[in-house]
Parts: sequence; C-alpha cells; structure tokens
Amino acid sequence: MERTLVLVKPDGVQRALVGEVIARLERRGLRLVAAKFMQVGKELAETHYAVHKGKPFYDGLISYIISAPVMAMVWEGPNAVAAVRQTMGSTKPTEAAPGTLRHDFALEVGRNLTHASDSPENGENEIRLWFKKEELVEWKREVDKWVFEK
Ligand code: IDP
Ligand code: MG
Repeated sequence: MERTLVLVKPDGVQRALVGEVIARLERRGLRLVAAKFMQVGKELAETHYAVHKGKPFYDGLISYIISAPVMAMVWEGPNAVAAVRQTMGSTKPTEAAPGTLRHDFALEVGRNLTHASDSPENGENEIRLWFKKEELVEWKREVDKWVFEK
C-alpha cells in the first residue's frame, strides 16, 4: 500500500486545524499509519527541505517550519501520494481548487498549512527521515473492504 508523509505545519497547529486535516484524510478513506506532535529542529528542517536550498524563500521556509510544533503523520492507501496532494490543493492557496484544505483555510504560499510528499519515492524517504520503523503501525480496519477494492 502506498504511503505518504503529511505535516500539519506550525500555522495549522496554531490555528487549531489539526483535527480538520485529520478528519478530511480519514473521511477520504486513507488509513493512518503513524502520528507524532513535535517541535522540529533546524537540522531536520534543513534535511527535509534540502531540495529548496538556495531558493529565495528557503530561509523563511526553515524559520516557518521550526517556529512552533507540527503534527507529523504517515497515511496510506491506493495512490496515497496523489490523493493527499489533491486533498491539500495547490501550493499557492489562491490557485488551490475550492474544497481543498489550502483553498478553504489559507491565503499565502508561506502559510499554506500542510506538507505532503510529492512522489511515492520521496514519500518513502521522508517517512524514513521523520519516523523510526517501530513507530509505523501495521493494522487493518473492518471498513477496508468497502474503501479499498483489493
Ligand atoms: P508543496 O508544499 O506544495 O510540495 P513546494 O514547492 O515543495 O510545495 O514548496 C515547499 C514549501 O515551501 C511550500 O509548501 C511553501 O510553504 C513554501 N514555498 C514554496 N514556494 C514559496 C514561495 O514562493 N514563497 C514562500 N514560500 C514558498
Ligand atoms: Mg514539496
């Protein structure tokens, strides 16, 4: 089953939107694998966002992500990466489709509430970076057969 890393970033935590993000992913049918509420250190932030190093928004992005706690989670399901990014909406909230989290709860790209892995491969790498193997919970739900075709 495909897995993806999801972060409710500091603005989402401060604005009490952690429950909203979880509720939408749960209702979509995705299965929660791991979750931890944590303060992000500079080293983890820089490793996580290494691909953006050198971009004009990089310093602001690092200080944003370490400015307050985040809710880090792993979710799984068929096409979990694409499904979660669709539920989040486009990076720029003013370009996000109505009904997405970023459309419904954000205005600025530098305060866009959530992170989600952008490919299955990056998902695996990000999950390895943020979680220990023993923090990932393998489980089944009674409802799985009504959500997952196989
Ligand atoms: P994503 O979060 O939708 O995958 P990325 O392009 O990977 O978007 O950028 C990572 C994060 O960096 C964004 O979610 C946003 O918080 C921040 N960011 C991206 N572009 C800008 C920008 O132009 N100004 C400020 N922050 C930005
Ligand atoms: Mg990204």
